[in-house]
Amino acid sequence: MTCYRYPAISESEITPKALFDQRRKFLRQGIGLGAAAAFAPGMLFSPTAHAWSEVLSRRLDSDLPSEGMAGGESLTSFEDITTYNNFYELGTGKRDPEIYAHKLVTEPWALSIEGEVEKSGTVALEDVIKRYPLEERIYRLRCVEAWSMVIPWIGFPLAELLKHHGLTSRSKYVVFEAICDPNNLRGQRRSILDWPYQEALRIDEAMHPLTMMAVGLYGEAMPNQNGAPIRLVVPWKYGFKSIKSVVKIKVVEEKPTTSWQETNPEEYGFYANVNPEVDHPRWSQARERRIGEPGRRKTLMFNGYATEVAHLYADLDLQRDY
Ligand SMILES: Nc1nc2c(c(=O)[nH]1)N[C@H]1C(S)=C(S)[C@@H](COP(=O)(O)O)O[C@H]1N2
Ligand SMILES: [Mo]
Repeated sequence: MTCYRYPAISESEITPKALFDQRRKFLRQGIGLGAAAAFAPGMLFSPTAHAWSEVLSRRLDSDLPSEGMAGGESLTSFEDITTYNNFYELGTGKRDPEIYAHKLVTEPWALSIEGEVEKSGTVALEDVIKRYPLEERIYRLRCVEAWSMVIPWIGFPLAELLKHHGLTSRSKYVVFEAICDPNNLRGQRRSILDWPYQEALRIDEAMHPLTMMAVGLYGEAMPNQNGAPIRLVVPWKYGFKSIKSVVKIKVVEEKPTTSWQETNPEEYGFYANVNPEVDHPRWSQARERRIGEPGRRKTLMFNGYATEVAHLYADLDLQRDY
């Protein structure tokens, strides 16, 4: 796939904006989301600049329902969640995403919904945010590299979005595509992956109530390094399935491929369900390092969500279909 190269954005077009001044719950200091471009070239619509962040910040100021779904385990600190990241578009070092976070241009943002849906089209992010009630969900996140965190996400179920657009009888898989902007994203000037980053789910996984589209964490709009302005979160799968900075959602009939599968099919499967009994070819998956905690803890089957999701895989051989 070729990645469209945006014309370079000149400094004069970049409007710095302090986005978050007052926060309801987890108030801390020093978190700025950096520069936001007034307009990214190539957009097919022209919404008001900063439209989604204003809509979102109003929503975040109201009390959102919150559900703890990490067995009461303590939250990983905001500091760790936002400084130890995988976001290869911004570099492969764990601190690169935070260091280069300001390079991610998120205003304006649109989501295009395509393929096997009744109503396809491009929707401005502010309209997506207005459509669905937001909620907080505390989930474990387990990276395939054997580290993990507990993160209080804010978002809405992906199922709501898919239902809104209406699935056709040929809807079998959902493909997600992330931002492509090599002029600003240094990682995309190297062929680490076949950009843009692509992920996919089977339709029943996509419609599962645990699967969410997240627009924030810790009571705030999504920090750029965590995949602003909107990302997928699938808590029972390895972290690489939870694609960041999504621009396109396409419903398809044929099983699609994913970036990591393409790059290394021996090591990364389509399902990528967290499974302590299936080792990565280069390391064991039986244990994990919880960021901020000493030692290692046991990795749980389906990352602790077996009760909710094991039935989806009743017909699979989990040793083979990893
Ligand atoms: N677009 C994009 N999404 C991505 C990645 C990436 O490099 N690019 N890395 C994935 C990996 S490997 C993990 S573990 C999680 C990390 O999410 P976090 O940094 O918010 O903890 O994001 C996933 N989503
Ligand atoms: Mo990961």
